[in-house]
Amino acid sequence: MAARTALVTGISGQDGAYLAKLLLDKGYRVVGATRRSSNSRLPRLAELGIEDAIETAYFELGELTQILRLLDKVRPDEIYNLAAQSFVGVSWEQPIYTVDVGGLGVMRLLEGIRAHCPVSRFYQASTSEMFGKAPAAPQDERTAFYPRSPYGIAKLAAHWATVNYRESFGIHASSGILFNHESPLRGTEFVTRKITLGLARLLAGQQDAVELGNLDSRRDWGFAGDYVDGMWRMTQQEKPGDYVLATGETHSIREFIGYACDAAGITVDWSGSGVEEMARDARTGRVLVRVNPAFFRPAEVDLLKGDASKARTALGWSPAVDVRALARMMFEADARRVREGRVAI
Ligand code: NAP
Ligand code: F7E
Repeated sequence: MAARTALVTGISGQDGAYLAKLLLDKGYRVVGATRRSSNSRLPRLAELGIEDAIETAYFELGELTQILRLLDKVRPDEIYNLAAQSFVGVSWEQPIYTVDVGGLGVMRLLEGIRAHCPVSRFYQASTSEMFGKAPAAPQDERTAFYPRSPYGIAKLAAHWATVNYRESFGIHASSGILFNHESPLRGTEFVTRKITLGLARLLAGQQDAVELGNLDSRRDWGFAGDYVDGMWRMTQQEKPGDYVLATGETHSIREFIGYACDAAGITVDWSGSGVEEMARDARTGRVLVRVNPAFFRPAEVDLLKGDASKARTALGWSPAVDVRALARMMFEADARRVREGRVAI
C-alpha cells in the first residue's frame, strides 16, 4: 500500500519538527511547507536527524495562489496547519499581519481544501490563548472564549473557520485547543526557553541576569513531543472535532524559574516585589533574574489550566512529561549546547 501523505505547514517551527518525526516514524511521506528565506536550513529538523527525510515545498499563508497550487499538486491525505505568527508579545506590534496570516490564512487553506482535496483531513493549531480572560478554571471545550491579544483574535477566527467548514462542507476539519507546550526546540523568545537558555548562559559567564516581565501569570505547560501525538490522534478519528490538550496543572513563571534552578542545582532566594523583585542564588548571592517592565504586555492572560478529559477519553491521549521534568529536559539541553559552543536554535 502506498504511504499516506501528510502536508505539514510550519515545518521549521518547534511543533513542525516533532510532528514530522512522529509521522515519519509511522511511515508517512511528509511534505514540509516552509517560507522562502535567505537561510534554507531547517535546524530543528536537523537536530532531530530528519532534515533529509522530508520533502519541502514553498508556502506562504498570505498567498492564496500558492496555497491552491500546492494543494492541487500534493493532494495530501492529511494536512496539519501549524504555521502562524505565534508570538503573542509581537502580535501587538504586528496586529494586522498576525490576523491576516493566523486568521485569514486559515480561510485561504480551507478554500484550497474545498476546491482541490475535500477528502483531506485537516488539523488546525488552535490555542488556549482563545480563552484569554477566562471566567473559570480549568478550561475545556465548552469554556467561553475571551481573547486578550491580536494573536488570540486571529486564532479564534481560525478556530471558527475550521468549525464552519466542517459544518458547511463536511470537511474532516479538527481544531486542537492546545495549552502551552515547550521543549528544547522551543523558540528562544518564549518565557520557558528564555529562562533555561538564559540560566545556562549565565552559569557559563556568557550573560548577566535574565530579564523578564510578569512573573505572576500562570500557565499549563506540557512537552511538545506529547502534544504532536494528540494532533495525529485527532486526524485518525472517524469524525472531526475540537479537543483540548493540556496537563491539568498550572504554575507561575516564578515557579518555573524555581524548577529550572533545581535542574541547575541552585537554590533560589527571592526578594523585593513588583519591578524590584529579583531571584538570587542563595549560596553566592548572584542575581539570576530581575524584572524589566519592557516585557510587560498591554493585556495579560493571567491563568491557564486545561481540562483534557475529552481527549483522554475519546483519543486515549495523555501527557507523559510534567513541568519539573520539562524544565530539567530544557535546562540540560541548553547547558549542553552552551558547553559545546553550539549556536542556540
Ligand atoms: P513556531 O515555532 O513559532 O513555528 C511557527 C511556524 O509558522 C514556523 O515554521 C514559521 O516559519 C511558520 N510561519 C510563520 N508565519 C508564516 C507565514 N506567513 N506563512 C507560512 N508559514 C509561516 O510555533 P510552534 O510553537 O511550533 O507552534 C505551532 C503552531 O501551534 C502555531 O500555529 C502556534 O500558534 C500554535 N500553538 C502553539 C502552542 C505552543 O505552546 N507551542 C500552543 C497552542 C498553539 P518561519 O520559521 O519561517 O518563521
Ligand atoms: O509567555 C510571561 C508572559 O511568550 C508566557 C505561544 O506558544 O503559548 C505561547 O504563548 C507568559 C506570559 O507564551 C516574559 O507575559 C514574563 O504571561 O512564553 P510566552 P504565551 O504568551 O503563553 C500559547 C498557548 C500559544 O498559542 C502561543 O503561540 O510568560 N512572561 N516575562 C514572559 N513571556 C515572554 N515571552 N518573555 C518574557 O520575558
